[in-house]
Amino acid sequence: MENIKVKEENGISVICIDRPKSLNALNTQTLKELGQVINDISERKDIYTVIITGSGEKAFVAGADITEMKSKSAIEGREMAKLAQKVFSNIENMPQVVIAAVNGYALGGGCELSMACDIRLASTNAKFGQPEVGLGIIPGFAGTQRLPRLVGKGIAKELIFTTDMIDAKEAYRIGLVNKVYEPEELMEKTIELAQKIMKKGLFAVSLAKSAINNGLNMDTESAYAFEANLFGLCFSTDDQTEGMSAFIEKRKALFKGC
Ligand code: DAK
Repeated sequence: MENIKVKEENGISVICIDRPKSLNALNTQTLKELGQVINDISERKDIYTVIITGSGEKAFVAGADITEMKSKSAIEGREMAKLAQKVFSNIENMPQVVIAAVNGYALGGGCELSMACDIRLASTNAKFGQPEVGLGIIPGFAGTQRLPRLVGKGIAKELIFTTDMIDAKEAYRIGLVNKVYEPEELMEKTIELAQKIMKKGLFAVSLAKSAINNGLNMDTESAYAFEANLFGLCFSTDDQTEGMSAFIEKRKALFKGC
């Protein structure tokens, strides 16, 4: 891998986009490598949570690589869109929980990448924005879809139409990020969150993720039925027996993730 670094420890995989000279901008090579890493990790039974971050102190990801994108033909643009949409939706649908540790600029495709993750933690120096209409394009890695679902239609339209960059405090206020930390604390706090989730029944966490993600794309009645089916499925697991027994026996549950 040229532009992606992966570190694994105690069931957590940290994926780092590593092109600091271009503020970790996503070119085709990086997207392909990211796609490959995501597919590999999705198959792994020994990785329980995933963290995505950017290399260096300045950027998470400053968007798609404008230098590469500038001279693309319409057909090449479509190919890039298909690739990125697939990678981002594979991230969204990973069986593991995926946390974005946003350590600086998250612009355009970078903001969209963070939104494909389940949870966003940001450093105080993080900046979010969708600058696309200022470049004569629209957000094309599902930003027009994920941003309004996260922050509401009105605020999403304002951010996309004006291209205004917002700081971490404002991103927290509008619900785009879950928590904000000092830069030197960000990774430690992200790992703490990953570890906290890993103590729960991870099969149930994965089903809850699926219920939320899929349910939001269904009509309410179908979503309730989908949730009921997944709820039922929990009763086929050792984790459900252990979780409820532990409560009754007044002890800590020891989950196996199955
Ligand atoms: N692409 C390529 N290089 C980039 C880059 C980017 N997005 N962002 C920064 N860089 C490079 C700069 O060119 C510079 O390179 P050198 O000049 O040193 O060689 C280096 O990173 C450092 O950047 P600056 O010198 O500009 O640093 P500053 O601190 O002054 O400014 C900044 C930081 C983040 C405010 C600024 O770099 C900036 O505005 N960057 C561009 C942000 C942006 O507009 N991002 C792209 C958004 S558009 C698609 C779907 C979606 C998309 C594309 C295709 N399809 C459906 C096909 C997505 C599009 C986007 O993401």
